[in-house]
Amino acid sequence: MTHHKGVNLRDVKVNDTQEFIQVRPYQEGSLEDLWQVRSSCESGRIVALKCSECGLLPRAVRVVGGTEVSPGRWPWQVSLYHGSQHHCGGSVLAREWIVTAAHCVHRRLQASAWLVFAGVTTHGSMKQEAGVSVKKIIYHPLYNDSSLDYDIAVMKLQVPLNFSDAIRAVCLPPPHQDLFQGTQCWVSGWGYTRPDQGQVAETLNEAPVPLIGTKRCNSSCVYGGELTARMLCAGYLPGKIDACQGDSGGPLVCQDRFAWRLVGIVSWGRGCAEPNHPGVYTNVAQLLPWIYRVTEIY
Ligand code: 4AZ
Repeated sequence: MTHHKGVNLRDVKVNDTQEFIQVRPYQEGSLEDLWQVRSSCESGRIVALKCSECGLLPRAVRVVGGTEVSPGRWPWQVSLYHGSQHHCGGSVLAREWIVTAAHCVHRRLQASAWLVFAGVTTHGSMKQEAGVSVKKIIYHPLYNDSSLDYDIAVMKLQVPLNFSDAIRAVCLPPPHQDLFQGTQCWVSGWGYTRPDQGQVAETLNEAPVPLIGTKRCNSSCVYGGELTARMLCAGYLPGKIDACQGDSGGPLVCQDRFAWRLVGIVSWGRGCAEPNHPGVYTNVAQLLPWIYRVTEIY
């Protein structure tokens, strides 16, 4: 993934012997013919490039109605412990940033009460690890605790995660992407695997869930206008496969030509896996300006 922007020469540190490459725009021919070494930069404008890696699966390898998975399958999935218990899911955005749902952290803003477990899929293995401490928690200022509008929060970690085959960042979606209903996406989490189970799953589960158009999901026989522009639906109108309690805050990811992207965050639903009540997710693409502003990633 590359990001580029224009920078003024006077805003960057350069030494006296610095040379520049000038790239001529709008010309036919190979890249070799387009650039020239220069001893000075007349325009005073420089292109800054940054590469970042996200949304890539390793080369190898309560969700109701899902399947158990092993480490590395969803390397951005984390378990957020509040006290000694799994409370919510989350996703790795960068080495020091986790994104989750605001309703997971609302009224639980004391950072020291939380631990983040990354790169592991069973609670048995988490209990043998120290976990990563949280430095600060920020939730969206427009979060509404009754409608669950703007259900998004980020956690900054005390120490950056070491990326590996089992721990990686997920990509964010592009700002203006048309998501088509029926697009196959995936939800993962340690939530209830039966709606009445009463305890979270020992092992991470995954399930495929297609996106459902908002018009349909907001129709009178489904959510009857309860969805805002910051929400999207995924799952099945006949029920049977869905996110559930304990999955909240975790990822809904969809794959495009380049990478896996965090399209949604598990937020709410009427019950779990019930007919006409699919899972409702925070619409991440609608909240990108806030994410970029608070995390300063990219
Ligand atoms: C919950 O209580 C919850 N079926 C999460 C997801 C869904 C319902 C409830 C979606 O955390």
